[in-house]
Amino acid sequence: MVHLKRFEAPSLAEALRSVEKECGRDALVIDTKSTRSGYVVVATAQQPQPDQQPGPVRRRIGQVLAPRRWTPAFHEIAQAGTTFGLSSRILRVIENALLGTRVNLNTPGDPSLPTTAARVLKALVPCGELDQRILALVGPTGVGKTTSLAKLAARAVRTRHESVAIVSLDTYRVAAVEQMRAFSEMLGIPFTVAFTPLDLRRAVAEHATADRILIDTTGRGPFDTDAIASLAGALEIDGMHTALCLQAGQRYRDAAATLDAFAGLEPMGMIITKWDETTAPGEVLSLAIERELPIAFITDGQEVPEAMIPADPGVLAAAALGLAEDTAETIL
Ligand SMILES: Nc1nc2c(ncn2[C@@H]2O[C@H](COP(=O)(O)OP(=O)(O)OP(=O)(O)O)[C@@H](O)[C@H]2O)c(=O)[nH]1
Ligand SMILES: [Mg+2]
Repeated sequence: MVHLKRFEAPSLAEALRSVEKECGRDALVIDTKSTRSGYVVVATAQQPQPDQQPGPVRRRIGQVLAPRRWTPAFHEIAQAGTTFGLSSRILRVIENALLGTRVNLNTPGDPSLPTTAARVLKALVPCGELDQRILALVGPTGVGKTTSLAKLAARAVRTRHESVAIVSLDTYRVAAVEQMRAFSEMLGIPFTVAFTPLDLRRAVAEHATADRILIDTTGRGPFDTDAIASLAGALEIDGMHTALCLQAGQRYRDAAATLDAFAGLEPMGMIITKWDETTAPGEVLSLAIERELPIAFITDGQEVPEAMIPADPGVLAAAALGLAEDTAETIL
């Protein structure tokens, strides 16, 4: 017997969290539907235990669980989304949402389908600003935390005319500290290196009148649990917020492991970095959607401060479904 289970929750992320809890990480999602009160997800644990499921039954399971095909008209959109890296769970949600619209899903050619699909996706993409006064950028090694921090600082100083202070907790890389010091001098803003959590506390207190305090941290891989825990301890300061930097080209599973590893730091948003270095940023985008973690910025190059743009759900949705960039404006 295949045990299909139905999970209902106000948001897709919550429903998928319940799926993962009950059916495991490799759960197979059979169907997703948006309802008036939220989402319904039908799922099952992916691999039946060999000792519980004799051969013939397992073969039947294969038949039962063969993924439902995309409706003919949705096929092209689904292909574009898949190439971009969007998860089939998200694509299924979009397709199901379209069933409740006037779009014709049975015969290809309805000109309103792509924009309607993008409108549905747009509503799912969580975006939000990073407007917190004290903000630390955290994440794995080499993803672009220091560069993104410099971009945020330049933006705050030059565009918003704010008083900004930078504190670096990253004493691991001397060259990076010197680079940040030179950059701060160029912007005419104070720069402090914090060697201990107490130094960080002092630096934050010292800049009590600054409009913004930006904190750079040492990169930590998702399995460096002790280091992440001690980073969390160091950042336990009143008013402290964190944002997670994730590389756009990261695979879904690895990005999910990173998110899990940094969950203790309660990131209030994310910066997706190195968008220019991948053709499939949709895996990280799917994760942001499923976990409802707001995306604040996308960075798409090394240039400071130019290569960083505020995340726009319409633009992201259009890109994810292979629509021309200028269609983003019509997906209102
Ligand atoms: N192509 C591209 N390169 C980037 C982007 N952001 C950062 N980089 C480059 O990536 C490299 C690493 O960037 P850092 O900002 O030092 O990364 P980090 O996360 O601070 O690294 P650690 O502190 O060592 O963990 C540098 O060469 C940056 O110029 C981006 O959006 N696109
Ligand atoms: Mg760094």
